Amino acid sequence: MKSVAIKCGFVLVIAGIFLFSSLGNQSFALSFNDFINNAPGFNQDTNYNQDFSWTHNPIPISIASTITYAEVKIMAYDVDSDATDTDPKVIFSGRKEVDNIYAYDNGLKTFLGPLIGGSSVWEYTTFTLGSNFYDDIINGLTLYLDSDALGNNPYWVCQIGSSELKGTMVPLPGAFILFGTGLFRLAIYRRN
Ligand SMILES: [Ca+2]
Ligand SMILES: [Ca+2]
Ligand SMILES: [Ca+2]
Ligand SMILES: [Ca+2]
Repeated sequence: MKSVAIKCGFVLVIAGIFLFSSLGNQSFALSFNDFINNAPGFNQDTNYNQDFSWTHNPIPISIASTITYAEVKIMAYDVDSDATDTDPKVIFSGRKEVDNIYAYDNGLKTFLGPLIGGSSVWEYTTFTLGSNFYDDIINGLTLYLDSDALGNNPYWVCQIGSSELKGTMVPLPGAFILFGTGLFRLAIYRRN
């Protein structure tokens, strides 16, 4: 029994060392992706007073993994951030349209930045998400559109077409847990 237990400890140590030694490269990196294109509010003109939020599916992360990078790529229509329109309805108060995106960090609505795009076209804006959002991503990240953030132009509208949450994860904590467990068992059984 004792020798079997020691062998189990050795196997765990070896497995831990194997994972530990693999941390220097990205060979264990896994990608995740959650694509939404039909949330309530999507694909319809959104005026300044029609701000709305949408929530991504929780990203299933095993105990042996941690997120190392995340971004959200939003496709939006008629953002007018360049305000090249000559329509007097569009050139309003001498300013450009501003449509801001937020993400919720443990319930706190946090500014990510403005959408970028021209008039009457679909364009993508990508926001890199800080590590403060990784726990929210695991539980289901909620995003928020403040359409026409300056809020005084009845003609400024935009549409959200899709929201793609993606990134990478590696088995960092799992390697340490496995490694530590193996050493702990070895120490116990050698004492006995
Ligand atoms: Ca608004
Ligand atoms: Ca617009
Ligand atoms: Ca957070
Ligand atoms: Ca426009």
